[in-house]
Amino acid sequence: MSIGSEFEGKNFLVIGAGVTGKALFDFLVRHSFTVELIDEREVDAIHEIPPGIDPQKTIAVVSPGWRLDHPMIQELRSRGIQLLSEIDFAWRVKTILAPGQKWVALTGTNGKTTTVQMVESIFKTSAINGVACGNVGRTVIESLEDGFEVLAIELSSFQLAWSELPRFEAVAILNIAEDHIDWHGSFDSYVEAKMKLFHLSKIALVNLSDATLVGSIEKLEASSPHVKVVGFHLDTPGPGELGLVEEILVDRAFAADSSQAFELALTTELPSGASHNLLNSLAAAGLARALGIEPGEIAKGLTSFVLDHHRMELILEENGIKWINDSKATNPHAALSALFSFERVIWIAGGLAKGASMDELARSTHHRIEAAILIGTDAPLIKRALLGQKPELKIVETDPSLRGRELMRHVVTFAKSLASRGNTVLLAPACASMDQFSSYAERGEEFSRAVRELVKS
Ligand code: UMA
Repeated sequence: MSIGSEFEGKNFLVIGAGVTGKALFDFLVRHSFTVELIDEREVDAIHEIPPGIDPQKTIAVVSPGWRLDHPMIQELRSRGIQLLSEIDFAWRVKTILAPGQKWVALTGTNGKTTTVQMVESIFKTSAINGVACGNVGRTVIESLEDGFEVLAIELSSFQLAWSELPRFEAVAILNIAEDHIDWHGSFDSYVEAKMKLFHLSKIALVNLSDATLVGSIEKLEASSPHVKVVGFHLDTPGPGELGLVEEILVDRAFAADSSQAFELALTTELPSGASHNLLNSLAAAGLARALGIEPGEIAKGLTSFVLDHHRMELILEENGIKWINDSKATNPHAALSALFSFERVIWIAGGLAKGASMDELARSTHHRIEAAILIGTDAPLIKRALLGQKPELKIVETDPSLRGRELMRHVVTFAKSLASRGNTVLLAPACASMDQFSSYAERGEEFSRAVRELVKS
């Protein structure tokens, strides 16, 4: 089918030539539109907005990493060019190409990718033709033409800040804590971006054990009476909630009769019994229940789910010392969950803090930390926070000019010299990786490689 009727006579500027931009470019070229790819850095793209374009005939589709106040975005606005996010553009295209397709979505500071992958695992076991897409890596635009009945979309705060059009069958908000403050400018505007998701749905699953999130939702509920709020938490669920009864995940929200309860899965059969993953499982189950998937199918999807690498991954246990790769912990909230899982930790942390404070993290975890090995640009920030709580703490600072493999070999050598029986050496950096690695995945891979090469006897 053609999308010509919706976008007849339009030419496109695709802003950003990364994962999103390339998928948009391919899609638009396939649909016979004239497209210019714009990027500040990529050699295959042009570096500025071409002069003389007709604002009436031009739509700019923007990749999520571009700040709303980026000079090029401001120029597009001042020239009167319509701006759309990839998500909003995909929604408009969906209404033509796949009008019957259902969208569900989730956001949160941590656990988004794991949860959306859990939803996809449930799709597989329930024989629903659905896929996980969005911030997880597969773009929404490229998921549109593959005949999926349902898209489960992971949305970052960047994508939400840019978007307003989609209407979801159900959404889940997992948690909220400081992250990406450098991009949003303040914690308040980060929260505001995340909370946009609440209004875009009929049903909103909300983690009631997150006080910041609950506070934000209470403010929104009055202005959005059309949204049915379904709470989830790790206690016995009341009517209209999902929760935990001893070792059973239970749904009391999606039955016709509020006195009914459905058993969703046994915690002992899940791939991870850590509390954040139980909450993620409840959110995934709630989205699946909102789509009408039966509890038995959800149990199969959750129990057969396999956690991705770099998430609390045990690399090695040797001489009573555990070596854990949680490189995905790119903000203090994620590192907090990791540190809370162990008692005597040699903590490897640092990188780019993205404007987040480390004080609360240090305050609530310092008694679990026996030594810290700090890396990257914001190592001094973490050092200050830790020493503020525990002045006698052993801290090793690494050379900030080191990169990649060489850095991780240094880190693991230090950790080996510090660790003794009963310790956990935990890579949970609380920071992004891009100052010393290409991604959190590369950081985790180099850590794991160094552990296997240098620790294993
Ligand atoms: N660029 C500029 N100027 C800018 C910003 C970006 O020129 O000011 C260019 C870059 O040179 C690059 C391109 O734009 O070529 C990158 O665009 P982008 O930053 O929007 O990233 P994409 O490659 O399109 O990937 C994005 C998400 N990245 C970000 O939001 C930063 C990916 O999430 C997502 O998987 C992908 O779209 C598909 O939806 C990654 C991520 O780190 C995993 N997300 C953050 C997170 O999870 O915390 C939000």
